[in-house]
Amino acid sequence: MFINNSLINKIINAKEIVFFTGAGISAESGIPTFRGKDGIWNKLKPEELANFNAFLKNPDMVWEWYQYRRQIIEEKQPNAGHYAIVEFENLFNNVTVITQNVDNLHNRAGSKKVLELHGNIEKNFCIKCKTRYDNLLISENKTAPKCKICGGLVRPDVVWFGEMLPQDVFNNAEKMAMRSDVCFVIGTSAVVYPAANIPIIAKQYGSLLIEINITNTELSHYCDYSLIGNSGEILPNILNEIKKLKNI
Ligand code: BV8
Ligand code: ZN
Repeated sequence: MFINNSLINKIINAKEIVFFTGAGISAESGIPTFRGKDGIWNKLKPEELANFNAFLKNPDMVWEWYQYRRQIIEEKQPNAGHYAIVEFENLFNNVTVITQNVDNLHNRAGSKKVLELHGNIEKNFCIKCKTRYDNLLISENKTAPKCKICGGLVRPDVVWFGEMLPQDVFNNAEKMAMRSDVCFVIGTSAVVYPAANIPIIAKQYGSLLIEINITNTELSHYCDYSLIGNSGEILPNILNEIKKLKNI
């Protein structure tokens, strides 16, 4: 895909860059998205799985679903899109990744400043005494584990529907969005709130909104640029154009 020089120059002149990402950035790693044609919500209902009442009603079923997703993620690797963002972090001083993803791939790729709005599937805690059980061995528990301290149920440390996002993380994300000069919106259908407010806030505070997606979304009309294609191709492409213009 051809990226015009005026866009590249705008990115080069940015002082603060935000990468707002969704499940689409991990699609090329082989991790299914939620609402795409092969999305996991097509087969399962989020209400039945990604919410606290479902967990209380049937902790083993919900736990097993997360173990299944952890299994998939464990076998996958970050892709060229994740690594391009890490290279941006080396080229620019202030880069923040604000992700809706719980798959930990930005951290595994080496990104240094990742704000996880919806938590992290590799982390867990006891719903009663809040003891943490991060990185439980996948094979260790087929059924929802019980807390060793108080016997309470251990749950994945992800934000379920109807639950508040971690306040400090979300406030920080809002702050970085407001301060950004360029905000990439990558691989998200932009339908889940309040996370989907982040690019809107960025735009309202004067940021240049650059969407990268394989299709148009509800946000496309609001973006300054809407680049259609795989993020694992477009991001390295943009990076190469920047390096050319900066003679790196
Ligand atoms: C809250 C974590 C209130 C767990 C997730 C009605 C009833 C109940 C609630 C609501 C309602 N209406 C609105 C709400 C609020 C609700 C919401 O927004 N629902 C939506 C669906 C209508 N939000 C909430 O419930 C939030 N909490 O509101 O609390 C509150 C307030 C005060 C006090 C108490 C409570 C919590 C939302 C978080 C839910 N957790 N997941 C888990 O993962 O198991 S949601 C889930 O959606 C994921 O986190 C995901 O990150 C998120 C967003 O999805 P996307 O990342 O955008 O993925 P999607 O598949 O949709 O799109 C992928 C995109 O990639 C596509 O556009 C595709 O074209 C593109 N793509 C594909 N391949 C590529 C690509 N792009 C580039 N390259 C490629 N190769
Ligand atoms: Zn406990």
